[in-house]
Amino acid sequence: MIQTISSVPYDGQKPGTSGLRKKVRVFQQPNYAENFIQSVFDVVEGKTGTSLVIGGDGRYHNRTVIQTAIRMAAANGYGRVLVGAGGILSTPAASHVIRKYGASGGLILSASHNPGGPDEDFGIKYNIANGGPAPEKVTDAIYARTRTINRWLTVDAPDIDLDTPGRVTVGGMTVEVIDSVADYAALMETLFDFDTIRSRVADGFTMSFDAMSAVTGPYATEILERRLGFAPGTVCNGNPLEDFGHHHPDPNLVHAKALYDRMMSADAPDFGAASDGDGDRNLIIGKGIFITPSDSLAMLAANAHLAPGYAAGLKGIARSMPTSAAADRVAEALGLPAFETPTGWKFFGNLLDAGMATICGEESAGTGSDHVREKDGLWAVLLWLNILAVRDMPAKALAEEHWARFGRNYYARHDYEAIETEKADALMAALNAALASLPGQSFGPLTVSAADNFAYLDPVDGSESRNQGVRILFVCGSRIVFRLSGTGTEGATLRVYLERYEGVDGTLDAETPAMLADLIAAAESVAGIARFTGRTAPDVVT
Ligand code: VG1
Ligand code: CO
Repeated sequence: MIQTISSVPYDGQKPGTSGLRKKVRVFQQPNYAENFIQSVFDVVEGKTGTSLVIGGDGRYHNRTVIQTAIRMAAANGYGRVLVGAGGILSTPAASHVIRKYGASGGLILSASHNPGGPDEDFGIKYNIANGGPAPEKVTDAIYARTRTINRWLTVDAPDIDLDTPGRVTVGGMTVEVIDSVADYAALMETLFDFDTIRSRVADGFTMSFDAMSAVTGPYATEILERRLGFAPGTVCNGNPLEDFGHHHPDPNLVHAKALYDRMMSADAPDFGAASDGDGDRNLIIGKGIFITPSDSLAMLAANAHLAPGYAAGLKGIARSMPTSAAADRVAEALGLPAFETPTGWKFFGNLLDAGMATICGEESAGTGSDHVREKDGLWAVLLWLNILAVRDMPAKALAEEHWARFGRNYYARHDYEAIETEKADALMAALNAALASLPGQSFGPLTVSAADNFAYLDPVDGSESRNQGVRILFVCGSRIVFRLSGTGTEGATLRVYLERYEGVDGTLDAETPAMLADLIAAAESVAGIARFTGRTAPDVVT
């Protein structure tokens, strides 16, 4: 029996870079999550009788929304829901499950790297049938629907047992509780040379993986410890916790500092890695060397053919605009097309579907390939392990070899968090107003060659996305990018991306802060960060 619950719209349900993210307390308001989910269902065409995948990163409020979403899916005519046991599905695993079982889409309940708990963040993202994040035309339609929604549909049915794999019926619809890890682990075995990695592990190769008390714990334990033979304890913080142990599940040098310190110590394991709240990001730290995500993308692309899944070579390499150009140099050397997209994985989907790109990446520690339609943290770790196992060399040596061949893109991102929105908007408005007058101006030793606000024309469907970040290019090839985050839940976060290229004859072994000092000063002069925001230093440097 379908029940129609009347409701009124909430303001502000516009999906950001990666779905709708708000404080848990906001999501707990009556009808809040229901309005958004119903708006998704109202917008999705042809869903009747199809399968819907539901899973999340295990954060606080995950189970509540999953039970609600299952009843709503039944009332909205879906034929089947596939849900990860315990409500757990990493974002890349959900993408794979959507593709493998031919679902029409999926709801991923996550706020990714944002903290979790009753006073922290929650999020809902809709993925389409290709397994990838809904493109802007779909998220725009969902948002438009949230502005007029006046009812949501449900059935009168009790909560299901989420923890026992098996099949139950809810309001006439089948619900399958599936093993969260099995399908994903099987996919990884088809892509990578597990035998060679296993033999290096047997020879004494060691690693440390920090799952940050988030969703990747069960995946990493199964794959790294059980299937590849790494010692028990290789996976740290491997149990998903609703509040991530009070940490930010953000794998960067600030929030994964313990791993970083360990990898820089004398008794470091050979390789270190971490993943984020929903398992789509990766942090790569070799013994004695942090690999920037931009460099990681380039190094993986240059060596991917060593893994069985990529032995035939790549079709193209895509990176988000703020990501360094290191990957472009690899594409050029390999004779491959290179693509530059706006921030957010949804912009890679068309390129992957069209077979124009095989590997994609973002400076924010997201890397992935055409095996799913999301960035994939463990995938990146396994590709690194595969490459290091075949090359039989440490990550540090591989990085040095890469820079000697391609040159080095020194890179950092400075984040200024929880700025008052008006101040951040004023800073960006002033920057945009100054764009035309910037070329020719000098800031210390740096002279601006070009300045613009990045717009992207999708080469597959011709859609255009404007206002994707301010780019300031300097004559020497260095670059500063300014943009506001689309994933925060408090005020605004200003991201300043700094990049300097040194060719193969340049300085390849310097410390990044020293190499970027002139650019950091120029960023302040160009944008007036202190003047607009009152901040004199970033909150996070990655
Ligand atoms: C951030 C990152 C972006 C990433 C997005 C979602 O977005 O910069 O590269 O795709 O998070 O990642 P923003 O708008 O805050 O800069 V995740 O791991 O939250 O799904
Ligand atoms: Co994430």
